[in-house]
Amino acid sequence: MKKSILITGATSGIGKSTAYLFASKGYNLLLTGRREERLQEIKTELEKEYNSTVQTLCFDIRNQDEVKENLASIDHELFPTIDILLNNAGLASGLNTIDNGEFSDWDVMIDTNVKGLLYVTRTLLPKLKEQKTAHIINIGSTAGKNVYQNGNIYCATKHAVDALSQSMRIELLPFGIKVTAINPGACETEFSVVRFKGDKERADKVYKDFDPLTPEDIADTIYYCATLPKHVCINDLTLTCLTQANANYNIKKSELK
Ligand code: NDP
Ligand code: 8X3
Repeated sequence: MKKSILITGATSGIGKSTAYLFASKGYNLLLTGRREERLQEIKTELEKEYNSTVQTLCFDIRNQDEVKENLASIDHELFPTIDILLNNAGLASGLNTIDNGEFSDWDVMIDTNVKGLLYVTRTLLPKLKEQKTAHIINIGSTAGKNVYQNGNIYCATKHAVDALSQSMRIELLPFGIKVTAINPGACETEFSVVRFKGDKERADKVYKDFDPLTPEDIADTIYYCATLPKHVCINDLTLTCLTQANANYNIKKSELK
C-alpha cells in the first residue's frame, strides 16, 4: 500500500519541494495552504508527472474551525493512513526591535507558527494514535536554537516549536509515533519576501553572495529522516549552508578563505 504524507504550507518553498520529492517517490499527498490556485496547479502537475493521488485542503491554519472542517474532509478511502505529518507552514513578519514591533506582526507569527501547528497536530492526533505508527516532522529553524538581532518574536515562535517537538516526542513515545524536529538555516524561498512584505529587492539582499540552502536540500533531509528503519528516529536535526554557523553568525561567500 502506498504511504501518505500531509504537508502544511505546500504552496511554496520547502513544503512545495517536499511535495514534489515525495510524489516522485510514490507517496500519496495531502497538501494544504491558503492559495487555492497554487494548490490546484501543484495537484494537476503531480497527477500528470507522477500519477500521484493528491487531495488539496485550502485553509488558514490560524483558524480553528477551518482546521477542524478541512481535516475532517480527508478522504479516508484514498488516504486510509497518514504516515507522515509535516508541520511546515510558517512565516516571519517584520524584522524590528521589540519596542518598534507591530502587534499585528507578532499575532500572525505566534498564531501561525505556534498555534496553527498545534491546531493541526491536535486535530490529527486521535487518528495518528489509532494507527499506532506515524511520523510527525516539525520544521523549526536555527532561529529556534539561538536568536539573532531583531528576530525576537520569530525566534521565540521557533523556540516554541523546539519545545513542542520535545513534548510531543515524550507524549507520543508509547504510541509508536516518531517526532523529528528539522531546523534549517537560511534557505531561499518566499520566506524573506513575506517577511519584508513584498519588498523583493530587500529579500534578495539576504541571499546575495551567500549560497543559501535550497528548498530541495531541506526536502532531501526530510525524506532521509522519514525513510529510516522503523526503530530509528532522528530527534533533532539542524542544517545550514556552508557560510552559516548558527542563527546569528554567517559570512559571505567572498569571505571564504
Ligand atoms: P514560504 O513562504 O516559501 O512558504 C511558507 C508556506 O507556509 C506557504 O506554503 C504558505 O502558504 C504557508 N502558510 C503561511 N501562513 C499560513 C497560514 N496562515 N495558513 C496556511 N498556510 C500558511 O517559506 P518557507 O518554505 O521558507 O517556510 C516553510 C517553513 O520553514 C516555515 O515554518 C519557516 O519558518 C521555516 N523555515 C524557513 C527558513 C528559510 O530560511 N526559508 C529557515 C528555517 C525555517 P499560503 O501562503 O498559500 O497559505
Ligand atoms: C528562517 C531563517 O534566517 O530568519 O528560520 O533564521 S532565519
